[in-house]
Amino acid sequence: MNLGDKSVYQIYIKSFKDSNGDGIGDINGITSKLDYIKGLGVDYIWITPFFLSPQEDNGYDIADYYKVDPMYGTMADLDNLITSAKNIGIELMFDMVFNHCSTDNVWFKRALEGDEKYKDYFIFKKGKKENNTPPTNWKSKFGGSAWEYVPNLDEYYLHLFHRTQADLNWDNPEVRAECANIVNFWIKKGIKGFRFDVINLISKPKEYLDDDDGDGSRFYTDGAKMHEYLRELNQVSFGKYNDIVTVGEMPSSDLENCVKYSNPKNKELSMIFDFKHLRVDYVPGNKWDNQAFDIKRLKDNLFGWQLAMSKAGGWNALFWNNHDQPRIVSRIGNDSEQYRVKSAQSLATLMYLLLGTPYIYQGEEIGMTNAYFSDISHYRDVESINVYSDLLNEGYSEKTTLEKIQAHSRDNSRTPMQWNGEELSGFSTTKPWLELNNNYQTINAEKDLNSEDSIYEYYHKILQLRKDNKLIQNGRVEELFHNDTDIIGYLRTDGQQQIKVICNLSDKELPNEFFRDGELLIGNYEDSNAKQTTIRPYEAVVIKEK
Ligand code: TEU
Ligand code: CA
Repeated sequence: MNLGDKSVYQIYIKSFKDSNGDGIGDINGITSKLDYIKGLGVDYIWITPFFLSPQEDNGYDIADYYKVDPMYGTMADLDNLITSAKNIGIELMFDMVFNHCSTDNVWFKRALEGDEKYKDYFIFKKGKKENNTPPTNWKSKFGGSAWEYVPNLDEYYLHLFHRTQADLNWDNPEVRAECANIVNFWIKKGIKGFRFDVINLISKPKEYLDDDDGDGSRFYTDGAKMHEYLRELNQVSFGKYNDIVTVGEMPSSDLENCVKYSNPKNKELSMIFDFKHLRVDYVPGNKWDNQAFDIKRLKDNLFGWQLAMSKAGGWNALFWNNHDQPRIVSRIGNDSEQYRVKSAQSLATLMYLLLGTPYIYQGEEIGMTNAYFSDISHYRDVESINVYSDLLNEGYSEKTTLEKIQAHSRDNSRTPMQWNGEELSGFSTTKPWLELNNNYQTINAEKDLNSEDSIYEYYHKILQLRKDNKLIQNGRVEELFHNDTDIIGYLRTDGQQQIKVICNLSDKELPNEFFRDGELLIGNYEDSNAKQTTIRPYEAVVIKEK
């Protein structure tokens, strides 16, 4: 399958569209917006988990992988969505959270009762002999220890995330079979895409040792059996078909593994999410330690990865945003009234004409921004709430702590989709589960679609350009002007023809030393052209050179 001309629209279901007035997005809400999504020109819709869940981590804590959580609708609603999407040429991509499941899952409940079969679905360990403290000093990604003590078993269980998200034991063939059954169940329901959540954490070490240099992640990231387990899952489920797209979320992975995960010869996954290009506005290793955006680091990370992956036959998801990331236009663009639209368009040009498959996150197509909530009480994300108290305990002032949360909270991307300027922005008819961004009257889909300079329309043109252009789908990437600190430029080339992409990521008007002649394929200023003498603030120009 040619992944170079496909694109995906990611929906965070809880915040997309509420159809039944309970303040929570739902399946029928998505169905009601299929035409809006289709208008972008995407091929898939990735929907974040809507399975039965106690919602400790907004659905990434799954109690039953086969059931639709009633808060999102019914299986009939889902069948209707699947059919309605297929009828307009869109396939669905479901989110498979297989590194862990909810402690409400019947598997874990049976384990707590001491059922040995189900205890082996998880990672239970005795505490340290000397004082029954946790088996290792590993840290949960949501704060605190990665182990939770169960008194009646006198054992701890591992949870790399929240304590209600118990890690599954992938060394147990029964767990692997359970996961394959889940994928096959949804394939039979007509699902043609799967996103695998933190899938490179599933292969745990034989021995559980303290990490004297870190939080333990080096012991379980890209573990020894990763490729074996992914190949097995491929062979017994989606790999039996030639029309199913898969993507693995691979936090803190490396090039060698990501090539293996995504090179079609390896028969593992179709592509991967890597995050290095987003480590450009915080101190590496600590996302809460803000620092000014570093364009040089962006160029090194983005093109270093692009070139190495394409050379080795790997395949990237291309993305700026998702439900865990702050909004890019606030992060490295410019969310001021003057430049928000142009910087959103320039960033889209930079990312979505690279080699890979574009993933567009709800709201980025209309330039939605970070929320900047004025108090921690407005935030809902378990990670942000835990980190807020951790940072205060570390001695940061309330003001500094809130600034850190405002900059990097996952809730920045989870505020309800802004559909129009009416009360509650057309998302719901009642107070939403998470407050709207208070700029919804100026930033919303209706306003953008009716504007002369629509970001949505610009995204549509970019995706159309990919569909029309083999060079963009599969041409080589060659970076240009590496040392320039305002302009990011690259070629897409096959050695004969070339397309030049020039993006100004600054608010400066610069002399045009970047292109001369050629056919303008797209530009984000009304009068962008191949002969212009300057590059304007946040201007993007794409030229097919003669
Ligand atoms: O995300 C894992 C992940 O890499 C980020 O959540 C990151 O670990 C976190 O923000 C700490 O910096 C996936 C899902 O996308 C996320 O929504 C879930 O919370 C998480 O896994 C656990 O399932
Ligand atoms: Ca609802």
